[in-house]
Amino acid sequence: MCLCVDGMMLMKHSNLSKRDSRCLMNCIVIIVTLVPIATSGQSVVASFTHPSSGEQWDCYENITASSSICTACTVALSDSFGYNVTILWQNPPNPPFQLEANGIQWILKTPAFKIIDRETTSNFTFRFNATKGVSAIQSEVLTVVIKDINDNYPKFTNDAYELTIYNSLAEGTILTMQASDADESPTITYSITAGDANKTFSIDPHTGQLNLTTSSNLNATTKPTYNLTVQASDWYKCQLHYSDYTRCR
Ligand SMILES: [Ca+2]
Ligand SMILES: [Ca+2]
Repeated sequence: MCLCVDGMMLMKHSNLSKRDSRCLMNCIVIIVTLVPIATSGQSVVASFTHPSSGEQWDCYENITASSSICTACTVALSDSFGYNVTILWQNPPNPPFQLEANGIQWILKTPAFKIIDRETTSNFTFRFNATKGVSAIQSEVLTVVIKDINDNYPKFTNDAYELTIYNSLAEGTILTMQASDADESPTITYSITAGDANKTFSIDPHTGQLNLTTSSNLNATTKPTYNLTVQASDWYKCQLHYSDYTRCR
């Protein structure tokens, strides 16, 4: 048998005819190996390209509801044609984030009805699910870290302090006032804002220690009471941002 197609041939020598033999003189024997390939009717399984293993995105707290959590934070597949991607689960589940299709990708958006507060939840984790007909694939776990902004002011642990001292008291620390701030790594500065015209007292701006600095000013007869107003403030870009006041009597 001899099969000639455009100068190529497959043959079986025992079955060669004279015509085939003539053909053989002008043909090259080739060995054909068949390789199976997918036809247009067969589907190719896609995979998640984002988020990938260990991927982490950042998002500032207090950003607008239903907004993209960051510029490049998109969920993507190697082949998105025909796929629908949803949030399979979110931890913690509330408030629920949103996933919105955008061309061949999906954008992770902040919750629709609640602003994200870092002081309530500092990070969320997600897994996404892509479905196409009966086939489904899942993404790697994604962590979204909520970044802090300075949105809380310092608050004193006590509303007021009261202390009795004697004229003969030596100069030094007489009381420590403390304030706390829920923001990340707050910087709190203490200062006396009223009640100490003669500079009898001072306060350490970093520790809140109230000091008697001029004991010679003490006179229980002429001025039996000092009403000091102390301020605790946090600073944001060199501006007094928030403050809290307490009294020391
Ligand atoms: Ca603060
Ligand atoms: Ca904050």
